[in-house]
Amino acid sequence: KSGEGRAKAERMFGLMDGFLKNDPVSLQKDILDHVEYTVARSRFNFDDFEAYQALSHSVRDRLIERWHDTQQYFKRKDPKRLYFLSLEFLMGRSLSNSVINLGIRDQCADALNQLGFEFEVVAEQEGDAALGNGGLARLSACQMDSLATLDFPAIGYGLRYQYGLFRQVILDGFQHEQPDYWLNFGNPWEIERVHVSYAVKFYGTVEEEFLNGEKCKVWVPGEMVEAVAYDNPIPGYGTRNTINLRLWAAKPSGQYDMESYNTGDYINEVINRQRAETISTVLYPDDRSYQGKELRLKQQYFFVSASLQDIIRRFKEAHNNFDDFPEKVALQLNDTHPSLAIAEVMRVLVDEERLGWNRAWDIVCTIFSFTTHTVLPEGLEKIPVDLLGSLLPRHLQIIYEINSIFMDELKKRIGLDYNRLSRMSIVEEGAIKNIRMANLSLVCCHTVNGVSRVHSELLKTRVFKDFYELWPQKFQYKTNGVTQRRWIVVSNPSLCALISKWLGTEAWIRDADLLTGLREYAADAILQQEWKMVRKVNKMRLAEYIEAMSGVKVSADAMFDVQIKRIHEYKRQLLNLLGIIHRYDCIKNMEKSNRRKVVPRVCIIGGKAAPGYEIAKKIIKLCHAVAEKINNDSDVGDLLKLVFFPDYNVSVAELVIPGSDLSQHISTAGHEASGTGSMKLLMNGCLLLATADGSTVEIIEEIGEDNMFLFGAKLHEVSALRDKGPATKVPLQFARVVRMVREGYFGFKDYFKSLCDTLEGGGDFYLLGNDFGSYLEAQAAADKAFVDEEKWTQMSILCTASSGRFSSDRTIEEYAEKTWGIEPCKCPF
Ligand code: GPV
Repeated sequence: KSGEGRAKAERMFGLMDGFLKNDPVSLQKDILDHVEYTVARSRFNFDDFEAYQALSHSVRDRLIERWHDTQQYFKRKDPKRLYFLSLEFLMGRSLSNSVINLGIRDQCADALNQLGFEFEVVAEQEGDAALGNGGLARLSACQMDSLATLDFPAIGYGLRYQYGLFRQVILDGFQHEQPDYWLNFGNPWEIERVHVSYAVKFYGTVEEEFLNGEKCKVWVPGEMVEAVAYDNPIPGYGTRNTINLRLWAAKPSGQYDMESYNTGDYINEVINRQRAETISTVLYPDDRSYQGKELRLKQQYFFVSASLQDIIRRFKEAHNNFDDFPEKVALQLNDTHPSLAIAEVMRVLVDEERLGWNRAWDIVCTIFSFTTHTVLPEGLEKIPVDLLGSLLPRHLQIIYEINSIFMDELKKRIGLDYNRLSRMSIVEEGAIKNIRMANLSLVCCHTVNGVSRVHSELLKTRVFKDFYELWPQKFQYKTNGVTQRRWIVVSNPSLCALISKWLGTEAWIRDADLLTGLREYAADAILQQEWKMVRKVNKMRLAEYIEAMSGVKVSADAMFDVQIKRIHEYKRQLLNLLGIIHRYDCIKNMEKSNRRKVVPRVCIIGGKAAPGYEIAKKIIKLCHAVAEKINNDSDVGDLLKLVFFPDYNVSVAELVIPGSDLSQHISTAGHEASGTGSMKLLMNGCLLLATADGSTVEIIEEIGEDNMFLFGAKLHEVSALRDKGPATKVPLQFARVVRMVREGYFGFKDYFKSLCDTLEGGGDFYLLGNDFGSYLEAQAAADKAFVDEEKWTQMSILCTASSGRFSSDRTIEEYAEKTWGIEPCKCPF
């Protein structure tokens, strides 16, 4: 036996020896093999896209090796694992990120070069994986990168939508949505696991049965759908660890219902089954929760059920007692979208594993944590009881049972305060009864995290006040972060090189706190010179793109002022537009001789509006109407340009962010839970013009108020300002620019009427009028600062130097220690 073992080990060793090599010659051979055998093109004749396919498959092979080693190692060590459940992951492109994390970027570029291809051009052939809406989804992607890099034993679970976030097409200045059938061109970054699949049940009834003399509930489903796993390897940087993002696709169930096949209507039966696939067909395009849609609920349960079957199977391979479950499993709910997992674990433990309610409940209460990403009470998910009861009858019973036990305990704690009891109840009574998913999560999770300090304060004092008073120890916060790998190393290679040169090390790529080392050189003339050069080249690249995309010629000497994020009233793109109209108006009314003093600006706005969000769509149209006027006014020339970036996505962000001078994060105080775009821009040396909202408050602590342009009502002033009603502090200029829109200066008078109505006549919920004056002052301060190039560059360097705290590595370390209780598990080799 031992001889056999040795032989096996030797074979293994031989295999290890045979690991794919990363020198340019070996890579080139692999690329050509993939051209021939995977892409099925001649190695003498292939184009950029085929080169992309072949290179991607070569990189994929290398990812798979590391992925296998990591999974094997985790299996052997059996550490406590984090399971990250999220309905959205906004991964963007994978090629550049993968080769950088694998440390083979230059070798790949060399290999391609000799074949007559350029790496950048080849990398641009890739489409975005846009399986998410906005900040929440991109945060998941950044956190996966950090989990891998920091060697945490984690698995991400989500849905493999066939259609990602819609493509935004602009026709006549109006947004139109087109489906994003992103899998059309193949996806080398996923591995289909035909053998990893689970049946997911829906509908049906709950029956009572006696098993071994005990009464128990049995769910008899009315529909079965198969969940098939697609694995997406996520490589860490500077480590062999490569973790898994497992996305589920819906397929017709293999379990055939003999009876219906005997009806003789074979064709219709097949067509009906095929409909099962619709569950994972399309991502819901609203970046707040979407309420009362059956398909959405199906998506939620589908991915939750498949993931938990997978997690429990893995646990049972190594353990036979569920008392060990909390030592091996941490389940993180990304917002309440996956919170049905709570009821599902109860169902499995009670009905299938037969642990008894109390034992199951103790386990559930120690494994779940959740993070909420909103401040708005109306953003909290509710599921109509009727809908839940028909789709998941047993889960509804379980949720009622959890609630009834909770309500009994609560009465003992707080007495018969019926108002408070009804606010805290998981079941919302009313004409339509609803299940409040946040309340369910608060009752069952050991921890609830906010995404910035202010956000957490708002949760404690407003949104979840009742729960905070009951369980203060459950409340934590983890200020969001972004990964410097993608947002500096991948997207801004020249800045990356410059930083490493001045710090004398690349260690900041794994330890962003080291960026503070740049502070001591911020006033150094040579660094400033080099810094300006890098930024200028990035701006020129962006200017080229702008011209190609919109036909608008812009000068790289102008200040590039950007606002890139989903379009929302609370994010106040409208405030930005009114500011631009004001600037235009000023230039027009200025003495010609004074125009020399105007700081030229290129204003860039990018973002998608949810398809059903009328006001947001009007804001997009207004942006185009204003741009049309300004950009064609020869009177204004280079002094002011406005461009709307269509179809804003991760790849566009990678281009825009390195080339921005100033960025706007101007939500009404108390509305942005965190904000993460600001962090990416900060890292790239872009100055911020912002309100004291979300994570900006913490950014100010790092960079200081002097190194940014702060304005607007403070959080504690907002509700009083609202109560006071309109026109308390509204400046004349505000009334003037709104009137210009209202009276048709930019055309489309009737269409913009309702937009103007949100600002005047008792409206203006988001306080644009109130903040307009200080907004213009902040803009003027930015103009003034921009003229002093030395000062501006110094501030820019200080922004990057102060951005270390906003690395998602820091966020993840905090979660690991304070919320999940997991430790690194570093794969050797
Ligand atoms: I709730 N967020 C999002 O992108 N989609 C949502 O459905 C919800 C929240 C965002 C918040 O708006 C940002 O403030 C935050 O930075 C981001 O989630 C990540 O936490």
